[in-house]
Amino acid sequence: MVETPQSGGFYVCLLAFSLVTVLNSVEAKTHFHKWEVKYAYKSPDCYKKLAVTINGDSPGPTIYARQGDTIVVEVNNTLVTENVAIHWHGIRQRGTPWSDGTEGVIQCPIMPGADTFIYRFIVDKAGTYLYHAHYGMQLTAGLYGFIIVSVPDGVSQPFVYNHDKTIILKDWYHASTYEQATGLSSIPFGWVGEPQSLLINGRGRFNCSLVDSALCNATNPECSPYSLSVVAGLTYRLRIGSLASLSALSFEIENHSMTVVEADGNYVEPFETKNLYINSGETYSVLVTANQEATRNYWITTNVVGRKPSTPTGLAIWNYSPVPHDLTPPTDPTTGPLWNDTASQLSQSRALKAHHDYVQTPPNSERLIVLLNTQNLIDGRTRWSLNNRSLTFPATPYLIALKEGFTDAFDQKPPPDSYDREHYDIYSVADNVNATASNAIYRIGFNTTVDIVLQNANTMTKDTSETHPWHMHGHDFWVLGFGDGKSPFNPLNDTKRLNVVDPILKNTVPLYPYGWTALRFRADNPGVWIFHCHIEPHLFLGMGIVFEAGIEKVGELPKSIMGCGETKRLISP
Ligand SMILES: *[C@@H]1O[C@H](CO)[C@@H](O)[C@H](O)[C@H]1NC(C)=O
Ligand SMILES: *[C@@H]1O[C@H](CO)[C@@H](O)[C@H](O)[C@H]1NC(C)=O
Ligand SMILES: *[C@@H]1O[C@H](CO)[C@@H](O)[C@H](O)[C@H]1NC(C)=O
Ligand SMILES: *[C@@H]1O[C@H](CO)[C@@H](O)[C@H](O)[C@H]1NC(C)=O
Ligand SMILES: *[C@@H]1O[C@H](CO)[C@@H](O)[C@H](O)[C@H]1NC(C)=O
Ligand SMILES: *[C@@H]1O[C@H](CO)[C@@H](O)[C@H](O)[C@H]1NC(C)=O
Ligand SMILES: *[C@@H]1O[C@H](CO)[C@@H](O)[C@H](O)[C@H]1NC(C)=O
Ligand SMILES: *[C@@H]1O[C@H](CO)[C@@H](O)[C@H](O)[C@H]1NC(C)=O
Ligand SMILES: *[C@@H]1O[C@H](CO)[C@@H](O)[C@H](O)[C@H]1NC(C)=O
Ligand SMILES: [Cu+2]
Repeated sequence: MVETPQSGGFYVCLLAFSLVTVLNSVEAKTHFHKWEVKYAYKSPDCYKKLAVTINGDSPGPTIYARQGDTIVVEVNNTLVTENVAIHWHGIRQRGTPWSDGTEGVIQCPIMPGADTFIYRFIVDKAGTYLYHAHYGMQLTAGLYGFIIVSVPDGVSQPFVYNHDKTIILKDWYHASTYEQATGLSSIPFGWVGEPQSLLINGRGRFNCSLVDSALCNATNPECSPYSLSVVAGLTYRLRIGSLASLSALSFEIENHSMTVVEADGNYVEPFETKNLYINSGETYSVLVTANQEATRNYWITTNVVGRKPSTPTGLAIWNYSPVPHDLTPPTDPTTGPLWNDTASQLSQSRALKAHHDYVQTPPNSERLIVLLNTQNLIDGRTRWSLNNRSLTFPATPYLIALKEGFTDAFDQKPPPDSYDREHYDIYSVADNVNATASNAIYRIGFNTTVDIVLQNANTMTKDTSETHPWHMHGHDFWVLGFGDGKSPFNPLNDTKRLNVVDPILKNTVPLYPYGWTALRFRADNPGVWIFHCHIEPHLFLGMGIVFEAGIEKVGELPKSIMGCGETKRLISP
């Protein structure tokens, strides 16, 4: 277990509370959920659109559980025309790699026409997590939600609050994901563009005067702003998660400062901020005390950062009861920080440190993988590549191919651990003509400690480098440091400057324009895992790697993950 301090704390508490524990006989529970994934017309920003929903809802229901509990979700795909797979974001799936929900990596998709698949996994660590579709561009279509895992009875958290609330952020497009996916795969390239709206808890507001369409109805109650009612003097834990398709966001509450205490399910050495920067795939808990003049309401706002915004501010209301919950605040909503103030985003990333009671990092690593992030043309199509390899999924999911020894299922030659640093200028327009589409994967010795350095570069557009939030499946990683974009990562001098004292554990971390991000993880979870940019169109265009560790330790695979590619012969009679 990587969280020795936490489990240490757990055992200390178990001893201290052993009597109570015996008396209460606290036992792990199993939570059953039956989900029908189906199309439904939704108007989250007043504009009516076909969305992919869970039981008719987008965002879907929040899953609540206690550490150690088992979650069982029976997914019934009634979409009629498309496959589904659902990923449990931040849940490490120790012992159940086949429940990770990544189509192409660990499972065959759940087929349309009421094909049913059962995900079963243990939530082994308290914290704030997410779930979302991991097939095609279905996250963009609206299949997303929260998983909230509370601490075991008798275990305390390193902060106190009165109430616990959830806030999920999303950018929202009016074009269908099919149009978007088609544009992304076409010559000439059709980029998805900036989103039309930003949603807070599934609600936003598009200006209906801009479209001459009966589809947009400004008085539809579905798009009235979310209102969070508070009582003056109390402290609220807001669990904030982003499952934006594209946008990096800033989040703030007018006149109320926030204290960051948790990130991606790990405790943070608390720090205060006016606005929280949050990337797709990240979660944070912040404490907010309702300590302002309580006779009015205040704006809760979210804005695009990192890309030149053309999306209006997303709005919600911080409501002091008994002020009416929908009473518009008397002020103009904030427009957020300057979108291109990368220094301020970087400084917040660097401020995130492990809480002092939960510090533990392997002092050394055994392998370094440097991944150059580039935008390329491959056969005339725009793609994203890592060390010249743009990820494509094989017809047979890797987990099954590796476990069953189907060596012809994908390219067996591993991709390179680095790029040609001597000759690649990260500040020049990418003209990397030798990038190729590839389904090759990294093989990592079981329990090896690995450092990964993500190196950003210029895109195919002059003076442009984008922010990419990188997310790892199956593991948390320690965030060892960030480059400021002034020079590429240099193993000779930059390795010495990494933080191995109190780095934060996370599962998603941003890579800033022209910068580098260094992280460390222990490959101690047997299975096959994807590590990818959480911008959905970027992953769609190949921005990810897949790695295997300890495949020989993976138990017998359930037949229910099979049925596609070469796996057909494993299940046919
Ligand atoms: C899946 O949903 C369809 C449509 O509601 C229903 O007919 C079918 O019985 C469901 N399947 C399961 C296994 O619940
Ligand atoms: C909505 O768009 C119309 C037409 O461009 C404009 O006049 C109006 O100010 C906009 N309203 C808001 C709230 O932005
Ligand atoms: C807009 O929505 C409101 C509230 O649901 C409804 O009363 C009204 O008829 C709708 N307008 C149009 C043009 O559909
Ligand atoms: C509250 O925020 C507004 C901006 O939204 C600012 O103008 C004002 O000075 C703030 N008031 C206090 C008391 O901080
Ligand atoms: C940020 O963008 C604005 C335009 O949106 C521009 O005027 C400004 O110079 C930019 N600042 C930096 C630091 O690039
Ligand atoms: C990627 O391709 C470029 C030229 O297109 C070459 O200079 C570089 O060495 C290649 N890198 C790798 C890791 O293959
Ligand atoms: C691309 O690869 C080919 C074959 O290996 C090589 O001859 C050529 O020089 C490479 N181009 C660049 C720009 O590196
Ligand atoms: C992995 O390595 C660490 C550090 O050497 C060790 O403490 C741990 O027991 C190992 N775990 C497994 C499952 O081998
Ligand atoms: C590290 O070395 C490289 C190449 O020698 C140099 O360009 C860079 O400025 C150095 N960085 C630091 C922080 O010394
Ligand atoms: Cu990206």
